[in-house]
Amino acid sequence: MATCVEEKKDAMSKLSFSTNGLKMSVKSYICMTIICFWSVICVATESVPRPRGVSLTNEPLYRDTEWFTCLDGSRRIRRNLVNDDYCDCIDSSDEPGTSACPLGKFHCNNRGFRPKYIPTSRVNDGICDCCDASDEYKGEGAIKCVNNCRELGKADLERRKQEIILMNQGFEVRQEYIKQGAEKKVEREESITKLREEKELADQIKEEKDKLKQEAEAPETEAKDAHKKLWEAQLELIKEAKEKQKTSDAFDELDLDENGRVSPDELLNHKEFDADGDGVVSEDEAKAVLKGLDQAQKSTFTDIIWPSIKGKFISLQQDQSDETTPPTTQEEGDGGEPYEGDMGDPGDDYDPGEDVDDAGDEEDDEEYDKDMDQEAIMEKYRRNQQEKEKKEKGGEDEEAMPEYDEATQVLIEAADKARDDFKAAEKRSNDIKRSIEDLEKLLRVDLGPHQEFQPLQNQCFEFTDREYTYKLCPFDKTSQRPKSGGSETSLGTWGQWEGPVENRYIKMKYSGGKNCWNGPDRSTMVILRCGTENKLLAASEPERCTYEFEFETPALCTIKTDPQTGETDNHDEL
Ligand code: MAN
Repeated sequence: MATCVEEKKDAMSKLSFSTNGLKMSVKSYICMTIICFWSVICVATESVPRPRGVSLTNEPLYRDTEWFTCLDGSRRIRRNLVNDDYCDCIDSSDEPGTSACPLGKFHCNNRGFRPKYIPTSRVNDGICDCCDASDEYKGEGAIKCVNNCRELGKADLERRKQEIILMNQGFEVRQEYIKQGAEKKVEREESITKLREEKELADQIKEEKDKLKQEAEAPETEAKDAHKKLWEAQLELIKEAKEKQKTSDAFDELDLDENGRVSPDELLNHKEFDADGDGVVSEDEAKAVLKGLDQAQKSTFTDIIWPSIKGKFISLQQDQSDETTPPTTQEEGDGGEPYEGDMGDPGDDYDPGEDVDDAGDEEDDEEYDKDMDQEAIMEKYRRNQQEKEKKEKGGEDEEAMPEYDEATQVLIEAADKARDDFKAAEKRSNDIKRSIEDLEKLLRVDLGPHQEFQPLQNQCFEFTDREYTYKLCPFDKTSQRPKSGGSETSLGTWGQWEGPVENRYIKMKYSGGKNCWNGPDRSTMVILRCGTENKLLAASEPERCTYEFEFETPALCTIKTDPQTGETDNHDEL
């Protein structure tokens, strides 16, 4: 063995010497042939044949003629115990070609196709697993397996070629996407620059318009304030006059005998003066109202009495008129009697508490001209109703501020225009600001190292299964809509790329979708792969409310392969 190696070494040194000038001499060719021959002899004489079920890679581990060490190193056994149909190693490595061990792996060489491992339990089980038929023993009664690796290899090669063609097509589209993406990026950046300039100008205009607005508003405010002040002064006067009228009306109402003085006995019908609440207004209570005076003249009543009773005083006329029903005409009325509500001259027998329907029964009524009386009552009733309505509407018309004078109107119109101009300028500035922000947001999205995913932005793709139509709008959102109708459910909004560090762009994550009842917010993982077109291929829900989409796109076709040589190129044309 040592001689053999030495000779080999010698020959090798000669070979390297003779091939120095790149061209191999005849001598060195002969040398090489000899070395190869020697090598074959050396190997043939030093080791046993590769055991059944062992791969070429693992062959050296079974080369020793005397001993075999289990591959997990746990035990050393005699070499002849390998493939003896008895399991010696815990890791099953001593029986790669029989089904004796539970965890053994049989290597199908599958020459012409793809080598593979199968569990040793499938060895000689009557089913052909390896395309080279090596897993089934030959011999009488054994199943006849046909070696079809060549055919499979050919078909596989054809399929691979087709795949390469498609991937190459995708690669070309990707180059186009890269171009588009780069152009779009530049376009967006340029738009932002332009918009920033426009915004500067818009802001200047806005500032000017703001100044003009303030200039127009100052005289407007001044004129409006003056108008308001004037009106408030007038209102004050109206209020005073009304108050005066009210005092005077109250005095007139209380002065039953119209002698120009109010005396305690004239207050007895006013229940609001029943201080002790016993149901009657006593002389003393009435006197107390008049501050101990026997009678009060109008001026005394106005200055001294009224301020202390005006909060309590209830006009009997008002009180009754509020409760009256519309007067009926003579024909319609009960028994043809005219309506005689509170507004008729009460005369000596006037009883404010008396029911209005009964008023017509009074004898004295015969003295009135019935037609005239009816007219007066109707008029008074109408006025009372109008007043009531006004009050209900929240204020009397006379208290509404009058329109502005012409000069003020002109100022208001000018200020309105200045305000409109400012608003328009402000809107323009805000619109530009929003456009800039939108573009900046788009630019912040990671569209791939070469912007190759850009063409997917602003597009949506759908996939329909038995129950739902799923939608993917890359870099925006994912959703789900029942086929039977109903609204769209958000399955998440764009989050980030989530592939492994070395391959980030193969997974997209969309999160924060509609909350799942008693569960998480819905989210979607999109798994991408190279394809000739953008297509949502599948959608599933591996866990409740957690969705998985499969999407193919040329943007991920990063490798160009020469169909003849198989040489690959993954250089993007930038
Ligand atoms: C809807 C759909 C389903 C989801 C359930 C959870 O029916 O969004 O995908 O599993 O809600 O309740």
